[in-house]
Amino acid sequence: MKLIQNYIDGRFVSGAREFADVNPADGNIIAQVTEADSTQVDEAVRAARRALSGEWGGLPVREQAARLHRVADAIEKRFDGFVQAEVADTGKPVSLASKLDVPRAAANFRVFADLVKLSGLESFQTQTPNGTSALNYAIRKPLGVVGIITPWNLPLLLLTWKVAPALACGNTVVVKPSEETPATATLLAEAMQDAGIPNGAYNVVHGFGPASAGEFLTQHSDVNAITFTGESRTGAAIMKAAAPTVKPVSFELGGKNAAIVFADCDFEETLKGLCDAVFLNTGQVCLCAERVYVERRIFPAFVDALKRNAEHLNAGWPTDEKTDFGPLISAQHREKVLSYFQLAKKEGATLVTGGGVPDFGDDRDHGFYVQPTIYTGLSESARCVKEEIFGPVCHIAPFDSEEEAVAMANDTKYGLAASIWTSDLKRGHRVAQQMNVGITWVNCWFLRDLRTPFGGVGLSGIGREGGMHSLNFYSELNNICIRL
Ligand code: NAD
Ligand code: 6OH
Repeated sequence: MKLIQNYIDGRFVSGAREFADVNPADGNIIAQVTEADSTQVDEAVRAARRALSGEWGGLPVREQAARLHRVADAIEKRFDGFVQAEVADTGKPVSLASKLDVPRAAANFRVFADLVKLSGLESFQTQTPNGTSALNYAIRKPLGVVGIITPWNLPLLLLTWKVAPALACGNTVVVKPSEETPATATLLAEAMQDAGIPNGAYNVVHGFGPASAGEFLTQHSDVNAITFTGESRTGAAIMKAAAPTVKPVSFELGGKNAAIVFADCDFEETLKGLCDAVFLNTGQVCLCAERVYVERRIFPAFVDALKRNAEHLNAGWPTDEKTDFGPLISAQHREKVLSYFQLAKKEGATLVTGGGVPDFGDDRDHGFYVQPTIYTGLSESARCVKEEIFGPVCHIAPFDSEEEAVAMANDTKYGLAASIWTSDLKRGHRVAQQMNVGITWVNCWFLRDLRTPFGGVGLSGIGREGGMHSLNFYSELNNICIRL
């Protein structure tokens, strides 16, 4: 059986305890994973600290950037290996991992390597009222050792989204990937070695959250900052753990995202866009739309069309190129999603399609599939309309006026993303500007430019990453004032 190890100070290391890595498509164990104990987390943090004042910290920015480009090269060289590992761990379709996850991992390194080389900093000529002159300029310094904790839905994409800017700013990192999807973080260590990233700059500790590697990292007194993507509840626990040592935190958390579909939209394009927004990655993308509001005039036609599209999704084996719909990540997560299907019934929903578990008659029946599911008819206060389900499911409600749609979309404690679908561009701008979220798409969804601010409001997070926002989080500014 394959063993996925921790990576500490440039070495792959095992430990006293192991846990199983399960393929969500058929429930088979595909590897054993070393769980890092507190001593190993401590070793990883110490190695990161040494590299900070050692080989990595000593490299000029242009050389650090060159090596990060080499990490991207190494990912591309091992493209198939990364795709296979991601598909086996997550159950996502191979077409999705090859189009989205692995290319984005390489792009994350390239973008931040370039950005850090090209970005400057502000300076001010100062004149005080009594005639004294001074020059103020700021310099960037690394935060230090950055703890990175990531979820299972886009494991490599979300890990590299944080590792790349952290290293680009001269930090060293200790990453704790999700226990559900450990493989690509360890594979990335091989790419780091290929690229000449010095020992200790990138460390991986595997394990769980509470009383395991996650908590050991967030509580560690020598970790200088925590960046986390995952559930809002976990964010709250991490904030508490990080509080005694006053660590800066950056949080990308959950969502209960709305899509607003106006009757003047391009029907076919909207349908295609919404089918992705609801069902991509089996609905396990923080940006997915679980609340769809459709102008009443086209409501019946739209519900029918989305139902047809949902029923055409091909829930095949993830390794099959024709598959476009995989399983959920785990038995436990499927229990959660199915419990919301039960709750929807209790809350009086009308089931449009799905609502259960498919029957394949082969080994996929031991996997964690559910059907693409659509509901209508719930009240806006129903728990299924308020709580993040994180599965291939949406509730569609009709609206009569723009004001009503905006009010319903904004009636949530979350605030990650929204999408607006209309051919009236003025309306697109107007509605987009009223969304209480961090990211609004008009006539598209999950269309990314890595220079733009990314993050959420309310329960959806703290801070923004992306472009200069990432550089600002992953560095400390020292303003220097010189009297002239
Ligand atoms: P999760 O919060 O359960 O786990 C995320 C990570 O945190 C895992 O590595 C886990 O081991 C670790 N963890 C759990 N408890 C911890 C603790 N007490 N201390 C330290 N670490 C701990 O999230 P998940 O189930 O893996 O991912 C799904 C969630 O992530 C959804 O809510 C989704 O919306 C959110 N998400 C948000 C974004 C975003 O950009 N806003 C992106 C992807 C996923
Ligand atoms: C959440 O599941 C998706 C997050 C996406 C990003 O962080 C990104 O940079 O595209």
